Amino acid sequence: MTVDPLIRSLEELQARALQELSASPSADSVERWRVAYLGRKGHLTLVLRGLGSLAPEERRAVGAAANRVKALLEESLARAEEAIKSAELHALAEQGRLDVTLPGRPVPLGRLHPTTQIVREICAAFVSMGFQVVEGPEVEWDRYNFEMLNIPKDHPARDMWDTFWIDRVDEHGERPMLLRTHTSPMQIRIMESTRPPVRVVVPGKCYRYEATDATHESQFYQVEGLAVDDGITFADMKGTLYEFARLLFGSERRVRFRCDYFPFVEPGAEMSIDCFACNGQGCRICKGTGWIEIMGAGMVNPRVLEGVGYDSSKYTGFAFGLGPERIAMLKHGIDDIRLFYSNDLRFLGQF
Ligand code: FA5
Repeated sequence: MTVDPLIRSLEELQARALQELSASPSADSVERWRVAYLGRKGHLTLVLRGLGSLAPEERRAVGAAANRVKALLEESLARAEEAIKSAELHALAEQGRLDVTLPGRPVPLGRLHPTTQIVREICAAFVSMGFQVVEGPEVEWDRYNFEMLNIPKDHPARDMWDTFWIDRVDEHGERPMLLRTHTSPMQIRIMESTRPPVRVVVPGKCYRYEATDATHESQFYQVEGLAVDDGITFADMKGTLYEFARLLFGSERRVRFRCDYFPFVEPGAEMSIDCFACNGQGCRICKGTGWIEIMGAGMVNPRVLEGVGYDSSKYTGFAFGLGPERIAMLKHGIDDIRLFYSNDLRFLGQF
């Protein structure tokens, strides 16, 4: 058999393919062309597969011609693809969609929660006065949360802290564990593990089994403070807390101490600042009094010092506990504490 007709039909195939390729205007039509000619079942591939049935010398001649056609088609395909790509880029540039001078799209940035911000600010104020920051457990023993703070079982002062108890009963039928109702148990933990001088602040979450309202949450933060040393007086406490109020609220704020009762301090006090909204004249925020209470404080009760093995004839100290959310509310004029933990980004994004 002569190979001429086969070679001729290959030449025809090549001419047809090149002509169709030059008439393919888009990436899609070029891809269809590739499948039709060079794909697994394409025209040229079928010719190459058919070579097996030829005699060896015919196979060599037709094979060489078919490979030349294949190389030419592949090269033409690459050129056509390149031309289409650069035409597309050119068209995009024409439309101005690739204006590299446009500013980038803004990336939404996360930020610190307002509670985290105020807790850090409060701690930084005390750190600047030489206090150390310490943290402790949220699941606590009755012993630390109450008993060693001079609040024995059945003491009426327990009613000051509505408690979430952990559902575990000991051999006396008592529930010894709870979610801490305040950060004061850390006073005991710290004094048990260190000797004076002690100067610490303890930020952390607390839990109370109470109905929520505009100023009460069942989960909230406190920052506890404790300073114990030889010869610490009530005047040291006032000086430290005045300085704290000055750092946080500015030097124009006035501060007031009044008697208050907490079993673990003696004497106990509440500290208030004059209302920033009405400058002490009396308004809705300060409930007409001109003053806003910001913390409980007092001199550490000698019974508490003795309970942790400190000599109360040598050492004295002061402690305080404040609510950071309430302080953030004062600073930013927020009228409902529940906004802090309802995860509304419109609220959180403002800080
Ligand atoms: C105490 O918890 C004492 N442990 C504070 C203390 C420490 C006194 C050391 C003396 C010495 P009180 O229950 O008043 O006290 O809470 C202190 C602060 O925690 C309050 O002033 C308030 O800012 C905040 N707080 C209390 N309960 C809630 C609540 N349900 N939601 C939000 N904040 C609260």
